[in-house]
Amino acid sequence: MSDKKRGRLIVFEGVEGAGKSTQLERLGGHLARAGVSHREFREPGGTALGDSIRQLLLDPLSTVSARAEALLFMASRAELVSRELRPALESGTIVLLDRFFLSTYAYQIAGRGLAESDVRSANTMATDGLVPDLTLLLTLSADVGLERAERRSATDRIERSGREFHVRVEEAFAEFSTREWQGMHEECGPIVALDASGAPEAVEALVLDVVTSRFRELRTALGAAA
Ligand code: Z5A
Repeated sequence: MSDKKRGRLIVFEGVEGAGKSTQLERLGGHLARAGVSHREFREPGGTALGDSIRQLLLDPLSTVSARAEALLFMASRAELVSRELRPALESGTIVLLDRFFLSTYAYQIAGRGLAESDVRSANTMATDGLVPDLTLLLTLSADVGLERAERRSATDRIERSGREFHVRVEEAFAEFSTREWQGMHEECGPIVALDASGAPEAVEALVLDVVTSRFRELRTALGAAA
């Protein structure tokens, strides 16, 4: 895949309410104003199958075992990668993605306690080796993030998993930002942690700074349009 990939895959990750959707939308706005071709997706979802899986996974009334949950996320991902992400990237499009497999590592391995080797193997099948060009990891405490998410709307099945679960997820994301962890997980690509506790405008400035310093081709376009 990597030899054919001409676009860039930029992933937003972090705990609930970290501001991923907000920041993805803002970066998308900058790209659109600069006339840069881009697509926006979120996980789970982004395809007909993925959207149906999303409903099953988030419905507060559904009961899903940990292994089934992990495999449903993988099925949604496999569909999104092959039907949408790869074709977009191969045509030179910038792809902004709200969550990818770092979320599975945080929620299903650290949160649910599934074996890392099993989840990584299944994920290799789902992504077929697609590595993000950049992951922006928005860091925030689980408590603040949950408060933000609860203020916004009714909680979904995964949000209702309890505080200890969400603290394990927060701790896992903190570990992912270390060089040591990234050295042992090359499938994740470069991960840059950003403090997401400030106002949306402050986080937006951090996002723009990282994106324009990482991707030379976006520096001029975004610098001019920002
Ligand atoms: N999940 C998983 O377990 N395994 C996986 O492999 C994958 C996902 C891919 C998807 O739910 C759930 O699936 C998610 C992880 C799990 N579950 N949980 N729990 P989702 O897509 O519905 O939800 P989400 O990804 O967690 O998104 P979110 O809750 O909407 O969070 P967000 O996108 O990071 O935040 P936001 O929507 O931009 O902002 C949330 C609120 O905070 C909103 O009212 C904003 O106006 C406000 N906000 C945003 N930024 C700020 C700042 N800077 N200050 C103050 N307030 C802010």
